[in-house]
Amino acid sequence: MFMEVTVKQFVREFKQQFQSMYAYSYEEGSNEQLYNALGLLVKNYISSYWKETREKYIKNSVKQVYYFSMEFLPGRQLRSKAYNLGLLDVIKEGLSELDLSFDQLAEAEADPALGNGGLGRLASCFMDSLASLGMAGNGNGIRYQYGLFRQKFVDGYQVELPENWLRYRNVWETRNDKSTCMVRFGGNVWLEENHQGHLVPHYENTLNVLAVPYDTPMVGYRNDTVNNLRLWSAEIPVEEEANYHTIEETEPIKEITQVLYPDDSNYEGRLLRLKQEYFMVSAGVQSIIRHFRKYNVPRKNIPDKVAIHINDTHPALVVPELMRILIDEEHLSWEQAWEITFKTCSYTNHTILREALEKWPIDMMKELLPRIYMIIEEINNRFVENTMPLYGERITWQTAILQNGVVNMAHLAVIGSHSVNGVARLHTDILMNDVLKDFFELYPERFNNKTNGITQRRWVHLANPDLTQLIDDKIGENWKLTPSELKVFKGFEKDKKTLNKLTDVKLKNKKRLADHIKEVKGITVDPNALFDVQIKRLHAYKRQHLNLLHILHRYLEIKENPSVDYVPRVFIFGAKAAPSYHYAKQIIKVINSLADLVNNDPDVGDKLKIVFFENYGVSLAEKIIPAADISEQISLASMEASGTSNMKLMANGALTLATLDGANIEIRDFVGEDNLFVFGLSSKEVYELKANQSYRARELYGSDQKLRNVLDALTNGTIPNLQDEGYALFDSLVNFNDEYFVLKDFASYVEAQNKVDDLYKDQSEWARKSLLNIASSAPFSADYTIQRYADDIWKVRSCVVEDEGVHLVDE
Ligand code: BZD
Repeated sequence: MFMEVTVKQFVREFKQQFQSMYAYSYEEGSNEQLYNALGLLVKNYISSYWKETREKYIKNSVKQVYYFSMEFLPGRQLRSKAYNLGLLDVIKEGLSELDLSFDQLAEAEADPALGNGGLGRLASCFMDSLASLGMAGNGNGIRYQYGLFRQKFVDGYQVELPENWLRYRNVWETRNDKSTCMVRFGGNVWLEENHQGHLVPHYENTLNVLAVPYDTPMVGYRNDTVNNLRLWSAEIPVEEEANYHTIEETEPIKEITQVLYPDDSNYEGRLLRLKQEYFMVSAGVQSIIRHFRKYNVPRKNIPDKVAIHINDTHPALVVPELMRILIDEEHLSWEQAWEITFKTCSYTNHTILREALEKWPIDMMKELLPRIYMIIEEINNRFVENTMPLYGERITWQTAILQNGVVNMAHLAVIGSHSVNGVARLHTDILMNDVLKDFFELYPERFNNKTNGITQRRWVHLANPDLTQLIDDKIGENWKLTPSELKVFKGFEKDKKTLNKLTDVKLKNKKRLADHIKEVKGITVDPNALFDVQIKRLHAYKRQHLNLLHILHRYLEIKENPSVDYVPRVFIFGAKAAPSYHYAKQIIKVINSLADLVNNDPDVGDKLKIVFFENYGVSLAEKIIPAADISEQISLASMEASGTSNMKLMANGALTLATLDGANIEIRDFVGEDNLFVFGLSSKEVYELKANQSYRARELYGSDQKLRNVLDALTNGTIPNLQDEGYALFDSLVNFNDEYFVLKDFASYVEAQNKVDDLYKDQSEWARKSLLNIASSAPFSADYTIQRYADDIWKVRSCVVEDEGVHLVDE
């Protein structure tokens, strides 16, 4: 099963590879060079499977999924590709024979930050699962030249630096000049009847952009499957090069794929973003249809052969673009084209934040994409015509695509898709009962839930090898192919030896992280302290400031009573703020300043340490997660669609401290109420409080002495080196009535944190609960999530023969 390469063969081929690239011996190579040589060699090993997988799909004419996403966050790929190939051990051994360290070379790989956070990482977990399940799944996205900014702290403030991830080449990609497409923007479009009586569009003065695909292999876990991730790059068409006289004139083209938009929560409506969206969508849909032309597939069969998935509304222009191609180029009737489009497309919503919903000004859309706008207008007209007589004015206008001068992208996505899903049960309920409730009345059959998942391969097997070994030793290796077997590990909850080993594994991981903290932050932390982790984008709804208030509370208590019985803790943060999100940046500054105070106060000692890592991303997550004791999932109930760090932390044995939000609820259901810490308002209570407008943050400030002390400490000089950031927090929490109910949840959060302390004092009981968390984490395998997408939405099946690859028996 998969790659047979001996250590001897590998050593020989690696030396050859290095020499052919650099014309000197590997002994003189830098880590970057050695990594490049190794990466290319691994890619070479992959190539025949890549080719054969593609040929197999074509020969058997299998249905293919195209996952359209503006973001993918694959993380470093050398280790995971080698692992999935079954070559990791051979490579490690071969390199050590050459006196080289695999770990060192692997660190030389750039981590492609082509996404903002959860949504992009989910897309990459899905790519891994699709391949590992042997399903024909393709990714379609953008090859940003600059990824999400590199975050630095200067005097505690976030500073953004460009992330030039392509500087030292990217060994995994293949530029595919044979499959380029032309994408047209702007100009004038009009329709004329041709000889056969078809209305065909004529274009003049368009801006033509060449879309060049870069393909990356997505390797399945030991099942011979290698799928494709296709990322598009914008270039000047060769035949038009002579029309561009200066570098400045080429800018409008080059800028399209130059940089990822760094905002994950605020829709800004910039023209360039719309260009990016259409560029990716048009290139992707064109290349799908070209495939059909090549293999003469009858167009009406498209929905049997292709599923196009729309990852949030960003690629929702798939709907009019597919219509355009079917009507203008394939000459189908509107009705035929609509039937195909609607059956082909499906859509996932990832947020209920109103400010994040995309609404493009009609004028902008008309000017940039005149033909696409005509089609959207027609979709809207027909929708209104059909809906009005059945449902009346109110619902029709509430659900229309064109409203008050804007194109509502969520409405376009829902109307143009046969399936609409949320990413956790609560989130899907909120979509059906609130955010998209009028649509739920029109199309109840389209709505379904698909709770997110993560790939255990990256987040457990590779990130936490010692835990993986312990599980293997106890229950055998089957759980790696059949995640549900992890539950067998529950049988060891009372086994002292296993619990001690689990504690040892965690301590080892914590020591490793403590060394890393020392190295990058210069802070000494005690590995025996409780490691409390909150890692995610910085947003007021995620409430890093609730975490902050609790730390400040502990600090004040310690100052008042130095012998207070707190379990020593290290509070660990990783979070980027959107560059334009002022309040989020102020929270970062306050946490950093508090860290300076607390970490250097001799009264505090090891009782409290704060570590705010810079530049949180996939690679850092892989270091932090295996070392976490507590997983902070403290968003205001109803706001976090699902969360996925909650799943990764649980799978690595952290205990969750959570509000009943997103997938936290399902985590509680699987692990049991006794094995995590729940606090705060429920989503129902949040809805009620908002509806009756009875919340008065100032009253809480007035009545709760502890809370008042903490809030006052934001502004009374306790925290050094602040400008107005403490006041800004105080203002938003007290004077502007605390939009995310931080003060309301404060008391129950503190209480839950005290329970955390109490439990931690009983190490074996802690280990038992940790084990139960690990053993209950299998349902959050992305393999299961993808199987449900495949069964319910995409209608695709595995192409691998029985006995190979991942098995999904009962969850
Ligand atoms: O998607 C996140 C949600 O906030 C999480 O709750 C959820 O777990 C994940 C995966 O479903 N949303 C995002 O990550 N959103 C973005 O990154 C984003 C990016 C660009 C524009 C808008 C949002």
